[in-house]
Amino acid sequence: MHRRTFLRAGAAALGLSALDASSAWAGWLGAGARAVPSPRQLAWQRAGLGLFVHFGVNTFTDREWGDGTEDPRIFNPTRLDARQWARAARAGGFRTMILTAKHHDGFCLWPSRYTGHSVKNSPWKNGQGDVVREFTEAAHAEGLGVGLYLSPWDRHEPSYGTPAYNDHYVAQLTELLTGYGPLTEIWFDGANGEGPNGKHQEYDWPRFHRTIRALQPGALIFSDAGPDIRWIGNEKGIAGDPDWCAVDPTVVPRPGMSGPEVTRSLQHGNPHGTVWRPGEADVSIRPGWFWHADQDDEVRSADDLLGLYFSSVGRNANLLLNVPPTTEGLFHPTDVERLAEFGERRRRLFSADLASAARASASASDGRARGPQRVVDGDPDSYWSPPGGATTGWVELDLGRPVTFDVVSLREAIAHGQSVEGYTVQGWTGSRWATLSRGTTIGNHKLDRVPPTTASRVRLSVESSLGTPRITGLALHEG
Ligand code: FUL
Repeated sequence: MHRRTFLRAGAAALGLSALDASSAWAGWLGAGARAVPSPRQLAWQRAGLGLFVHFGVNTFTDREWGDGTEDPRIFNPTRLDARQWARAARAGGFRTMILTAKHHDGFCLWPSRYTGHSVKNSPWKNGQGDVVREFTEAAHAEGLGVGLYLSPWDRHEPSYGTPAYNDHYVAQLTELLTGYGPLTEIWFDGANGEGPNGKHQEYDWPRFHRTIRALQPGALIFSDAGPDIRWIGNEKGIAGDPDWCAVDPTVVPRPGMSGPEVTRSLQHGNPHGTVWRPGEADVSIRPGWFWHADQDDEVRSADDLLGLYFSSVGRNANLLLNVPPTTEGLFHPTDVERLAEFGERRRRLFSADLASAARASASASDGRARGPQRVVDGDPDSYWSPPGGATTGWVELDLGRPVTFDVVSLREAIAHGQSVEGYTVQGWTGSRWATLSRGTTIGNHKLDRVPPTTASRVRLSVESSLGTPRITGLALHEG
């Protein structure tokens, strides 16, 4: 349905030329040093889950991509309630919501001063409404972070394809950055087609980024190429394996590059990358990004959503799950139910850590402060490390009794970077060590489904690591 991969190549090219011009973002580490997250990236990675909300004229035209010629009078949600969206997000355990303030059709969900193609010319609330305001207030009221998507590609705006469009875009961005309180993420879509005049736009990315840094220094910037968060390379919610948080800024993506090498870089990152750009996996709960009545019975099941969680969050990426409001301006009851079930499934699965009372030992440790007990103390900042900068070693949990589990959860203390590139998990089943899983990278979070196993001891062996491994979490779950 999406021409995104093709279109992204062009946008990506523009994205990177901007980054090249911005050394502040392109390489804030000294030569030879390993990439580490900024505090805001770290907080974002620990949050893990975001909810995407695609809403706009497409909701009313039953389309995925509007062409900018829509009559604003078609936008008329009958019962819009952003609190309902935010409550559903919270019930699902989401930490942030991101709204399409403007999609490719150029229709603005807030009364922008810079275009007539907006809610102000719709019958909704007699043109006095502001969806972005209702959305941000609802999210804040439910304790959620707020992100906004402002499509660079605008199929309505006449100045598109000329330098004047960059002024227009910055003016709209500024309205969003200054009018709605603190924002946590700005989402730049990679799709870049033609404007109403048949022209392509040269986006002024450094200026867009500077505007965000100046007006919302706490907000993270997502785009294909970063500078804070990279796209994971597909819209299926599947991160690569391995998945490194670091990337090589000369490869992800380079001007003019597209195809398998770019996709590989986005999916897997780069173990020797010099900049930290963790991946975000965006995917919709339905076949489309926008609501279509004929997809009401194609909403992903809780099982399916849990699978997405394992293939994204469980592979060191964040998950951005889209849930589109209907023409009423509400999440459909089926979607609400699935979000709640998804939250409940995760709570059931992860609330009990069957290893939390274990006694830990290790091949060797880098002093008491880096002792093996750190992997079960629940503190994401404490960790076990082998001594003397060693790159291999093992840590073992004595569970005190046979315990049955089928999920192993591993975490590295990524504040110091990401190191592990090969590991094995084994369980002592009473007579032998059975290999339960083998993996490549761990990073912020790695979740391995293993065959249902009853074991009294569990061992994580780090077999290969770029630097000394720092393991902060080894947990066991059943579900
Ligand atoms: C794509 C867009 O073209 C889709 O409509 C959607 O917004 C998705 C998240 O990104 O590039």
